[in-house]
Amino acid sequence: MPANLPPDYFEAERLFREAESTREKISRLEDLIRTVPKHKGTDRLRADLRRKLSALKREPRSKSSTRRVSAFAIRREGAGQVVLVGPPNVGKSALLDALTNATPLIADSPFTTWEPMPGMMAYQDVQIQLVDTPPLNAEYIDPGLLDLIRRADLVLLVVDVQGDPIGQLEESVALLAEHRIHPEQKRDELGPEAGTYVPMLVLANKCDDESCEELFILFTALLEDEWPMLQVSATTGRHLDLLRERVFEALGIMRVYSKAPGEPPDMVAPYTLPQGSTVAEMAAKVHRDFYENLKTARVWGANVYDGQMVSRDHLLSDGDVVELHA
Ligand SMILES: Nc1nc2c(ncn2[C@@H]2O[C@H](COP(=O)(O)OP(=O)(O)OP(=O)(O)O)[C@@H](O)[C@H]2O)c(=O)[nH]1
Ligand SMILES: [Mg+2]
Repeated sequence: MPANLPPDYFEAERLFREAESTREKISRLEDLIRTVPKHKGTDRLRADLRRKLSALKREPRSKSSTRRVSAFAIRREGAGQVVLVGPPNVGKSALLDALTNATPLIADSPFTTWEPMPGMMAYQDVQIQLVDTPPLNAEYIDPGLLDLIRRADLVLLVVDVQGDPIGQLEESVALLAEHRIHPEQKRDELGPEAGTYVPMLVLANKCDDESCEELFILFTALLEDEWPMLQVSATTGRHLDLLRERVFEALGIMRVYSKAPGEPPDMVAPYTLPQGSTVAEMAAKVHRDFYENLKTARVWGANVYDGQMVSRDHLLSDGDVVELHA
């Protein structure tokens, strides 16, 4: 086992070991592989995991496993998967509708949404996947929904500030905790054995205009725990731009633009990488061969001279332009 594997690796490995169906195993193994940092020390581990993955993919699917394909196994797209979670009628679907190209059903009556629905949300030149989900319900929560939440890069816990936001938030948090899912900020308090930790941002929805300010302040003042929080309105669009920005920040990613020698950079479709990634990690995203054969790179950006020559281990910054030399 190589040293210096990130905590995410061990969490993803546990989820992989707990997977039951082949389909679940495949998707969790793909998640696991994503957590392994790419460098010489992890070459063997990554090769082993990839072998295991192709063996799983060759396994014949039994009839029962195809029947059990869950609507909740949403293919990841874009720079991150962000899941809208909360009680009935708080406006989860209305938020998906306001922020993405998706067209979910929105209605006054509770329990409108039955199946998850993804959509793509743009923040500047980055596309982020948002997923609307059925309401949390004390009677029954689909295991697929719990799995989607465990694997999310960020959960948006939605409450209705015009209703009972404190009760709603407490109930959502308690229901998730029953299934061993906790907000990231509780990690130190509850310890590694308590389950899965997911970054969460509370959205106080239905804050349609300035007159909601008092309600929002009251809500935050009466909460026991400290939460990352934002007041928004799906209906009037209030603070939705701020929401896009907060989501991007919470994902902890940066954008890097690629440039071929002698050509202008491609400023339209950036690569997205975890903050603190190296030139070699960027190269791996472009092409496997590039990762293996990369010698040097030239970088333009905030923390370098224009066109500075750097080595594979050079740390990149958000907005850098990179020219890879094999
Ligand atoms: N005033 C106001 N009403 C909103 C807002 N967002 C949603 N609503 C209304 O709240 C009701 C419920 O909205 P939905 O988006 O269907 O709520 P949901 O959370 O998806 O509900 P379920 O699918 O049942 O879980 C609808 O009547 C919406 O028009 C908002 O920002 N302000
Ligand atoms: Mg809905």
